[in-house]
Amino acid sequence: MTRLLLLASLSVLFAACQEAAAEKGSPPEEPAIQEQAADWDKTVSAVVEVPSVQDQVIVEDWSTGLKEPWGIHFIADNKALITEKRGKLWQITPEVKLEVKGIPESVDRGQGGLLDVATDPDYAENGWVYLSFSHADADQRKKLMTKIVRGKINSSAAGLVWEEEETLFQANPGDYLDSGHHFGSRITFDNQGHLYFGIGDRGKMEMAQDVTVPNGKIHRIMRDGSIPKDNPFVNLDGAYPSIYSFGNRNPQGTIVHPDTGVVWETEHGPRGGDELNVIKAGVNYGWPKISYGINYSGTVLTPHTALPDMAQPTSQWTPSIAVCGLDVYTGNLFPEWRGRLLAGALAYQTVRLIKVDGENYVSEATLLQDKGRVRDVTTGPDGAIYVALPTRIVRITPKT
Ligand SMILES: [Ca+2]
Repeated sequence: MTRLLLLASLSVLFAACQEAAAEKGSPPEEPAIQEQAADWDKTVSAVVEVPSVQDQVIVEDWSTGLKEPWGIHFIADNKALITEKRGKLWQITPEVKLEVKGIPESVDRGQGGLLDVATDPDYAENGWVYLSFSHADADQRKKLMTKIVRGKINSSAAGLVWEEEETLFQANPGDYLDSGHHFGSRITFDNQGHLYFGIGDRGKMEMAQDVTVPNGKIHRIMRDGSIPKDNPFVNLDGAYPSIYSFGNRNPQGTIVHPDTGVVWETEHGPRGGDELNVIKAGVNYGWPKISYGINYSGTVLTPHTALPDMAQPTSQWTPSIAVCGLDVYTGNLFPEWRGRLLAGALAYQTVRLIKVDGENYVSEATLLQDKGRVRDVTTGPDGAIYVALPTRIVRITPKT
C-alpha cells in the first residue's frame, strides 16, 4: 500500500514537472533524435575523440592467469586483493597467488557474481575487508540482489580464511529479482565514516525512480551497516533508508575524491549516454525518464535529455564506451596527474584520464587502449596505475 501511494505521488510529481515544463514553453512532445544530438553540445559534452597520453607510459603485466578479475584493491606494496566474477577472492603478489577460502557464496549469472572488494579506511588497525556480490534468495537461487558484507582475512593452517563476517546491506526478500542484469556495485568511503555503493536497475528500468526498492540507486551506509541519520529518505515511509540518490541506471564506478570529498560516479547508459555524475543526497539522476542514449534496438527510449528536478550528468559518452571501474590518481609517479579520475571502459577497451575541477569536468585523455576490456583501475601504493583486464592485471608506469 505504501509503495503504491509513493509511486502515485511520484507520478503526480512527474506529471506536474512535465506541465511546468510545458508552461515555460518547452515542447511537451519530443524533439527528434537529431535535435537531441544538437542539444548535447549545449548541456554536457559528448566525448568522442580524445587525445592520447599513451606515448608517455609503459604497460607491463603484473599478474597473469586470472579469470575475469572484477575488483582490485591494494593492501600493501605489491600485494592486492582481487575478486574474480566466478566467485573467488585472491590475495596476490607478482610471485604468489593465494585463495581466500570461506567467502560468501555469490551467483555467477549474467552480470552478477563476486563483484567489488575494498578495505576499510582504517584497515591497518581493524582489518575489515568489504565485498559486494550477487546474492541469491532461498528459492533455488532464482532471484538475486546485490549484497554488501565485511569480514576479516586471517591466516590459518589451511591458508587464508574469511572470518568474522557481518552483513552490511541486504535487500528485503521480496525485492530480489529474477534477472542477471545491472548489479552495480563499487564500494567507496568518505572521511566521515560513510560507505557508498551502487545497485544497478537490475534490468527493471522504471524501478530506478522508485525509492521503495533498492535497485537503480546509490546507497550510503555507515561502515558497520547502520544508517546515517541524515540520509535523504530516512523519514519517508516505505523507502529504503540506505538510499542516497536515485535514477541511476547501472553504476560501475564510484569514488570519493580525496582532495574535494566529491562523490564521482560512472554509470552505463543504454545505447549511448554513459554518464559521469557527481552524486549528491536525494538527487534524481533521471534514469529512465531522461537519457542521452537510445534503446539497443535503435528506437527512442525517452524523448527527454533533460527534465525539471533531474540532474544532468557532469559529462557523458555517446557512443557508449561502457564505463567500468573508477579511481582517483593519488600517486607520485605521475605528479601532473594527481587528482585526475581514472575511468575504465569495457566495450572501448580503454582507460580515460579525466581532469576535473571541483565538481566540473575539464577534459580527458586516453591512457590505455585496445589491451582488452577494462573491468577495474586503481592507483597502487607505489604510484603506478593498475588495470584489470580479462585475464591479467597490468601495471602502468612513466616512460622516462
Ligand atoms: Ca542520468
